[in-house]
Amino acid sequence: MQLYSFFNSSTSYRVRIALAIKGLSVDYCAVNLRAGEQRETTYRALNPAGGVPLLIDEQGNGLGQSLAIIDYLEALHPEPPLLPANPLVRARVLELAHLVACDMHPLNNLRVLNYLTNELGVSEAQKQAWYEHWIAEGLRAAEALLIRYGFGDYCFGDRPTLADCCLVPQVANGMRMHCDLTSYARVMAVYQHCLQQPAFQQAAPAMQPDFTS
Ligand SMILES: N[C@@H](CCC(=O)N[C@@H](CS)C(=O)NCC(=O)O)C(=O)O
Repeated sequence: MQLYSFFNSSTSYRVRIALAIKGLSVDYCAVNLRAGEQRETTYRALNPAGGVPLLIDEQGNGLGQSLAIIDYLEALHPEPPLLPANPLVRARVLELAHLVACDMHPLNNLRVLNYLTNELGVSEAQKQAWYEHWIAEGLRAAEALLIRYGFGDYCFGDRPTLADCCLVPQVANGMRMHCDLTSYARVMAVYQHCLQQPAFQQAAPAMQPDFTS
């Protein structure tokens, strides 16, 4: 399999964590988002959405969208599971994953930030305020959900799930963008626990072949 990825893309990071938890290896194909490679015609021929990650499976099928990729990996390689068997806990995992993937990440995606700057002419300070606002909105909700329904060392239990695959990269983005995360004690406890695990360490931006500081 091949994974088209960028080292500090949080959506790629989600898939890298899932791959590492399942013990799957891929050929890493770097797409430099800073250089705009995701918008090039050759890349759009592979992924019409023009983003990373993109998985090419062993049969040559290309698949975009991090949650679809993780779902595909889960179907092909069910052990260890990233979705719990208990229907309500599974729904809680999906609730948190979708909070990150649907409500948080799209608002602070690179193309949105570029549009704010290049088309709408917002200042760097306004763009930073936008970024921090949507991180705070999302993590406030994540913190409340984890306090109410979370248990164990991970988001939901003593094994990592899709929720952890999504939460950890989103927290990493917030830290990289200097957001104040001090109000989210349960979120940060889960984040710190995950960072101690080999699968999360292997998937980290700094461990990727295209990493640059
Ligand atoms: N919903 C998609 C989002 C994919 C996406 O847009 N990824 C970002 C990187 S985190 C990207 O490639 N951005 C490029 C851009 O906005 O130009 C997913 O979950 O895979």
